[in-house]
Amino acid sequence: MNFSFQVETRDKSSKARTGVLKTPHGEIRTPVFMPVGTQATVKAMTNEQILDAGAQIILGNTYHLYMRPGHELIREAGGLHRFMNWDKPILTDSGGFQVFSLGELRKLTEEGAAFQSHIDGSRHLFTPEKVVEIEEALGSDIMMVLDECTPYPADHEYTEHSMERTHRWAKRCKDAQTRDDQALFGIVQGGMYPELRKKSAEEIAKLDFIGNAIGGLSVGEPKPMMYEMLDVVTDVLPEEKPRYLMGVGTADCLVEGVARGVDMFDCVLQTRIARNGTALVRSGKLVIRNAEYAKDFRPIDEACDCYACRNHTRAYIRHLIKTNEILGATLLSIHNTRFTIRLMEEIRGHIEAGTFQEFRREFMGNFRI
Ligand code: PRF
Ligand code: ZN
Repeated sequence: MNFSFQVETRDKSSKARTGVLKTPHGEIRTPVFMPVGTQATVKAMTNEQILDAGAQIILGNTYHLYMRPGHELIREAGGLHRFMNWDKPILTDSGGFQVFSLGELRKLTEEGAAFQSHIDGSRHLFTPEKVVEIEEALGSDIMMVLDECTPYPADHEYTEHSMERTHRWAKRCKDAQTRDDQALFGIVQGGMYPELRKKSAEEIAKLDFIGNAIGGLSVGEPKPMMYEMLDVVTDVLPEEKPRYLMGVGTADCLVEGVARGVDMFDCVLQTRIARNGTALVRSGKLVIRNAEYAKDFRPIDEACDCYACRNHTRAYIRHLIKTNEILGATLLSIHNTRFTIRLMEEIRGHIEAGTFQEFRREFMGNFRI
């Protein structure tokens, strides 16, 4: 096995901890934010820019890469790392979430998820075995099991059945794995029912994956509800294994997630809102596209060390966004990614220094959506 996870520091007054996750493509210091590279690219950024932002690991998506260019083509290229020339760790999501987002275009059975392509309408079936085969072809360092992300709201009966099937699929994924140079992570579901969440965390923990993810959160529920579910789950999941909260990445949720014992996060928000002209800052967001920044010749954030803040003004970036120049998307993606990774660096520093609770209090006090 080429993987290990070592917890290094534990915060005394919360569940926060720092750790090191070792993978075949290098070490990851946790808590970590993972930029999303759905289609083998973090949108609008070069690998060099992603590295400069301090990224330690990026995400790819099984569903998208299976559709285009196809996992066999990526296998032929020597795997996803070679195909996109990214030497650091890669995590691939199973496609569970993406397929379920197709709505009318998909049908779930015990066998798997049948769906029609969002591109050409062609028919496909994702079984747990098929998903592992695709993820092995991609050669990611961390593979996710096939799950169903239970929608919100969902009644107790539906949620329980969906969760139980997710557990059976998790076991099938585990049995289908043939390589030991890739880590497979399980995914906890259970909707917004504390006792189902607890049950799911117990069942997934029993399957003894290298790491455990928490899915089905940040799907439209109020934040206090998400925090409650998170608390239930992290009380059950083993302490000595990494915990990954899927698809969560607003700054407040990162801080509160870490406080509840989460080690890994990913989110499309950073690069998505960048493309529509919004910058992340300590107090929340700056809508750089707005007229109030037309003659603002300051950087996005005086304290930011990113390329965009070191070289350009709000007025210039606003101009690029208003005129649909692609450099605008690149500069804001660089800033938003660096902003989030710097927040994680700061969080790690505070956990190590024993000042995480003070930091959390101050941060949450200054944060406005
Ligand atoms: N399952 C998978 N990927 C995901 C989610 C999930 O529940 C979520 C939910 N926030 C984001 N990405 N496989
Ligand atoms: Zn910046």
